[in-house]
Amino acid sequence: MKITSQFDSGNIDVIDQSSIGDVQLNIRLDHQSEFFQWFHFRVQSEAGKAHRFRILNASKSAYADGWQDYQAVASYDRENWFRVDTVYENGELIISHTPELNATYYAYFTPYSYERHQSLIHQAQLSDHCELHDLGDTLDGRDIALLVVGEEGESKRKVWITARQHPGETMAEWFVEGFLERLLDEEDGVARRVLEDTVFYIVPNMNPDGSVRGHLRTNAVGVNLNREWQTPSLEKSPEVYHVREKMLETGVDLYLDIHGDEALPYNFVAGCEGNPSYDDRLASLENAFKQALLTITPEFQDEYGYPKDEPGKANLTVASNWVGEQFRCLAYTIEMPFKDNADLPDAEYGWSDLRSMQFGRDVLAAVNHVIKQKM
Ligand code: GEM
Ligand code: ZN
Repeated sequence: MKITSQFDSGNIDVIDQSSIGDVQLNIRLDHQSEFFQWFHFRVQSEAGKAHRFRILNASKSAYADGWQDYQAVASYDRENWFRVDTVYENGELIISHTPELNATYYAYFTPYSYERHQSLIHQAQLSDHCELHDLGDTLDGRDIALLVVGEEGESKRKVWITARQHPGETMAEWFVEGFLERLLDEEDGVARRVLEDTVFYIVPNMNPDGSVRGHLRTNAVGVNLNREWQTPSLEKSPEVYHVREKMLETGVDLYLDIHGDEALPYNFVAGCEGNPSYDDRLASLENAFKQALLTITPEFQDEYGYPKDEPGKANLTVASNWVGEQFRCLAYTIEMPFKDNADLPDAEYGWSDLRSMQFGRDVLAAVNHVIKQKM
């Protein structure tokens, strides 16, 4: 048996692979960080034999309570990813699988490769409605890609979307793929209507370095980008620095920051109720967005989510809080589950790349609904 992870977003350390019934592994920490939880590795072995993989350091991961009821994903063809038997016991995450073929990939969630990211942005620019821009360099020397969709203009509403500040939350870029696919679909009435008076600024991957490195939560120097929005720097957080500068240039009327959550088996939003400038206008815009999304899809709910911030107590280093405060605009963090949507469970796939894409399409319809309101 051979276990490898030397590939795009690969992450595993082999401790002992002498027995296929008791393979001992550890997840590697994000570089220069204490965070870890994302894993992605390849097993070349014998089909038809029962394998048992024990991730020994699972209890020390960033969100260990997220392992409860979690099922790992696996794939033979790197396209179709399905859930495999997984239990969290005695502090270890144990994956039990009898592969049908000799070579299998296992991961925390369906990976979104840097190659797919490059194809996403380059195919998008083929559209007459889309321009591909480069905002600057990451610390490993990758581009910070921005897609501008729609004709820019002073009177236009400006909608900003960022995704994957936390690179292991790959559902965020699957969401953007679905959002963008609909937005560029010239047969889609919602897309055609919203583009009449709105321009979209979309960053499909805020953290390409962390993505390729197989990180859960940080960039190349171990920085959590979603705590950098008040005082970003070129030395520590150029990804945030460059995107924030562009936002200050364009202005923002609506902002969505797309994430994944390790523990809560739901899709939900986190708003700006703790911001100093939060008022009835913003509360009413938040409600209009949520009501629209509740009507559009049963995949969204507003009962379960993060505890609300106390008035004036928001952490303004967090993207959606800083943007909401800076531009006095509707600004949401959108969270999808690593596990499943408990309201609409799917035993074979759980929450998935395809459901993330569909949720992105549905959120575009909610944006169209609320962007017309007095922002
Ligand atoms: C969160 S997202 C920020 C939470 N925002 C509010 N308003 N509570 C984080 O960055 O810790 C979770 C995530 O990473 O997805
Ligand atoms: Zn996140």
